[in-house]
Amino acid sequence: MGFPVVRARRLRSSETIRRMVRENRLTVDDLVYPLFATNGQGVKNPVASMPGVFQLSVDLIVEEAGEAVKLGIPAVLLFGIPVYKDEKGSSAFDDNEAVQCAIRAIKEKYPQLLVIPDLCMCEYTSHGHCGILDEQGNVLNDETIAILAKIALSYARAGADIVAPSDMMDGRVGAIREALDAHGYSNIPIMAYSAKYASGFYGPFRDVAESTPQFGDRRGYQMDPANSDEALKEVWLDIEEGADIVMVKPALPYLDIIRRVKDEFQVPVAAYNVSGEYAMIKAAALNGWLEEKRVVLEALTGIKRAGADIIITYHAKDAAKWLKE
Ligand code: PB1
Repeated sequence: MGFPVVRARRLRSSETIRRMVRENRLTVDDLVYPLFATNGQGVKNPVASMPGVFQLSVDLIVEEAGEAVKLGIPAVLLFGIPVYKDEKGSSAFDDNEAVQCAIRAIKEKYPQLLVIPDLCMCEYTSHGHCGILDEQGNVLNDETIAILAKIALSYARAGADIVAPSDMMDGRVGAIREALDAHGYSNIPIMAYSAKYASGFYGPFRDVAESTPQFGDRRGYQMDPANSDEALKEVWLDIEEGADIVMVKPALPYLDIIRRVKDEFQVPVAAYNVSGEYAMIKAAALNGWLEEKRVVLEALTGIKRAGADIIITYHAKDAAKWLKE
């Protein structure tokens, strides 16, 4: 049977029928809003490559968190711009640094908002890599995961609801899980950046987080963009080590990976719509080349259709407003 008995356009003839048969729906519950915490008071530093994204001091980050709560966004993801950086990234586990202070301040005012600190060292190391280096500039995996566990405990003490390791060291999920459990934090879930690619789409983030590697690149620990099977191995390993949520990152250039991970594993899958993806749309919209609202919602719906349960996106506030309209 086929045309003319079958006419696919019958189910597109009105917005009402299109709504009735719609297969995927983006909702505000899917969204996580990344924020960048810095020190000081009343600080709101714009970043040219990410229009609408700012380095915010804790007082202003609490206000921004309040905006997220008003819009119904369930969670914020926190990154830090510390007062000091050193070879060992020691400001990352300083209980009085910006992220730890932001966690405490947000949880005090908005206890219902989930606060998820990104857990890595690149914002805190003087060299900008995601771990401790040897003399040759290689990231030392096992020494690094010991520091990551210390950072996780610092975030847990501050009141983090979930921790999100983004470093891509082997064994870090198990090390963080063991440390949290040993210190009474067995209820804190881990959202692991499991399939995180050595992507060219992170540039604008590195502007905001001041985390560009001073030499080399992250290909020695982040995944090769050409690999797909390897992503399933990484996700499997993280689940085995105790990850509660797994993540694919970036999102739009990796929708196939999101789909494969969702089909293969029965755990929540997050996708990170990264800074370069955001900057592309913002630049095109600011130049009048694309209709921002339409393409943002289309992109986020595509990430959802690919299988993501959670979408980390700098568009979160705008998308939440547009979804209310
Ligand atoms: O939006 C983004 O580009 C996110 C970048 C991401 C944050 N977790 C990493 C980018 C990078 O590799 O520099 C940071 C790695 N810890």
